Amino acid sequence: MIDIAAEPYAFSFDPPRAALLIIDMQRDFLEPGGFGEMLGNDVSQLRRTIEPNRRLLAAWRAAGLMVLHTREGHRPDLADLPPAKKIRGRSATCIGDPGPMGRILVRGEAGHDIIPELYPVAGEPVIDKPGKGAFFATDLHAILQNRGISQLVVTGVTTEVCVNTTVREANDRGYNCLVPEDCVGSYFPEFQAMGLNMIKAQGGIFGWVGTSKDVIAALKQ
Ligand code: TIU
Repeated sequence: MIDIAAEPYAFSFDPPRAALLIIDMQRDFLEPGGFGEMLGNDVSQLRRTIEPNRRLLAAWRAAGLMVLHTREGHRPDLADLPPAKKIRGRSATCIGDPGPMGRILVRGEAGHDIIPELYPVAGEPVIDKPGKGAFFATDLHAILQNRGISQLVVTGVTTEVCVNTTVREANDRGYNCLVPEDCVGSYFPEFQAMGLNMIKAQGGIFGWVGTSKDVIAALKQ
């Protein structure tokens, strides 16, 4: 076990039982013209997470530990898209409609895919999820159990939506989650702060919050 500085207290890192779970670093959320911008958001708020994620991913791969990626999106026939999700926001353009990077949040379209800076390599499972949480309607839990994983370092976007939902789902399934704050991003600065506070408050009610620098230092030990 290696102690990683974190809040509310040090995280006992157990590398063989730990996986890096990168949430939804997709072009639809991070690049102009995608779902995020369609919802009225400033995508530049998320782009500061790319470089810290790139460094953490490189160190994690160099240590030979498990990496998983998720993508939020739907079948091309939209059969798995709840009508409530499709019409939410009353936008003129919605999920499944054509956008600048293909159909919005549809599997197989350019905008749905992971940004080139963090693109998965062979052997890294990619979890396609229809919801905000990565455990809902996916095989993530089975894949982690089969590999003996009990700890997750969770990064990606957005802090208060898919990252928080996934950390909460993971917590209820018995995983210890560490969130490096520089590797998660929100379109809203106040939600970034509160999204992290909600994880680490009450003695770490959902998990721990740390930094990528301290995780990378532990990986090098
Ligand atoms: N809108 C928003 O903040 N997030 C999402 O819709 N999905 C994810 O967080 N991935």
